[in-house]
Amino acid sequence: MSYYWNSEMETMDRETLRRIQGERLKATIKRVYENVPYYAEKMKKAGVTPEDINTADDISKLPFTTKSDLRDNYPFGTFAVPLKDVVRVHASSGTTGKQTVVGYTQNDIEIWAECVARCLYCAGVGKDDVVHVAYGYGLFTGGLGLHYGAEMVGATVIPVSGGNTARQIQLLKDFEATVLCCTPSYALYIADEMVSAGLTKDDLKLRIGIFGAEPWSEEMRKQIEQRLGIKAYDIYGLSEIMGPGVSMNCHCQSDLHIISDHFIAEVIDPESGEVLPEGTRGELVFTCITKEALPLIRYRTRDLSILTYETCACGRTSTRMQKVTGRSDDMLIIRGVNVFPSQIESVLLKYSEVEPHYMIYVDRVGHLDIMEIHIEMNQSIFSDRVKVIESIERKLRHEIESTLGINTRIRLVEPKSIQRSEGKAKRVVDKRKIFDS
Ligand code: DLL
Repeated sequence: MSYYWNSEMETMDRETLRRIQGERLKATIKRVYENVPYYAEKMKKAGVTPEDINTADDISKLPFTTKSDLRDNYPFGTFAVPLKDVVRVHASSGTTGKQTVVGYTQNDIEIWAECVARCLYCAGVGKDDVVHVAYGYGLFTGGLGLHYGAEMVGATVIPVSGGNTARQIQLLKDFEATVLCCTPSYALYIADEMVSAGLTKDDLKLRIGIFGAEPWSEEMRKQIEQRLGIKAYDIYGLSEIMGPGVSMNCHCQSDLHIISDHFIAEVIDPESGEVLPEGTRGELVFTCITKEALPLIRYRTRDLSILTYETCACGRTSTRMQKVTGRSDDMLIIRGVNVFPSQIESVLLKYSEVEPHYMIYVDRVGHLDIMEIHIEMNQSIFSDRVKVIESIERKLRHEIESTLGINTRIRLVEPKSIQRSEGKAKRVVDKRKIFDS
């Protein structure tokens, strides 16, 4: 098996890569300027025209795009092609009730599959592998993203999707899966459940794990590797840019290789927006330079990382990013699902029985994330019977769960019992402590 999926692009000298990035950026900017009124307006306001963009370095002249820009143009207002040319739509959490919608042309889908194929190859997954995909299938990009990449490398794909862990373990064993794709916390949960089912790692044929969609530490990597008897690799991505496959660990298992002929990466100071030099920690910003349906320009991910440019020991010349260790906003990732406190707030505002004062407690119990939300009730129901309060809790739980897409515990608490803050409200107590710092 050859070591690179696309050796020309993966090992190209940086000067040529930078030139290709510049050419692709120039073409993309011309296209979005002509086809997306939102971008044309934004560029005019910033005083930039497509003629100003000739090389990759010119990227710094362009304005940033944020999640709220996508929300303001919901659902399809930032698409650069007519809907008839869009062959698939995915979505991820928005900051309020509305989802962030992303679209792909047929060509985008093929490039996405190639990016994931490159990532899988990078970790040593090939034609002889049986790939068990336990990321969710549906609007989430994890399941279908890994699926098509694994098919492209010629592996046998088992599209299990999430949930029903007992069945997952049974299928891992019976179908003799060699590669497991899921969130790292779910991999540890599978290891726990295997113990309960009386199975050991020797009962499975697993050899590789492709884990992402949430932050995880080196400590977790060691635990997963030891408990499942595999090599665990980090895969990163976000729906807005494509989905999984924006970057990936190689066998060196240190930094992640960004697919740099499709995405230009920058790191900025999250406060000032100033571009930071190589080796400095800041917020990742990505520009899509080959996407047709949704080529986001300088998209602020809110993920914190560090970029470096030296060639890796594996021979790849692409830009490298360190493992993502945090966010510059208040987004939480709970069992792989992105949750914004503002989504909860938007539900509370609809209910006269409660106040928009709440606290979110997150913990990891037995490798499963648990979220409990304490919400202040209004004086008007405080003295009501327990049954009335319980029924409001149920109504709220139902609506919050359907907004967030995950299970929660809801507790109504006494009026004025949640501490008010003088500055920025503290809404989240996250006890998971994924990273030591
Ligand atoms: O989580 C895409 C994905 C699926 C990546 C499967 C990897 C595997 P979204 O739902 O849009 O897309 O969430 C994107 O998840 O901005 C990060 O905050 C976080 N994230 C994704 N991968 C990693 C990772 C998918 N490897 C958001 N490490 C991103 C840390 C990650 N955080």
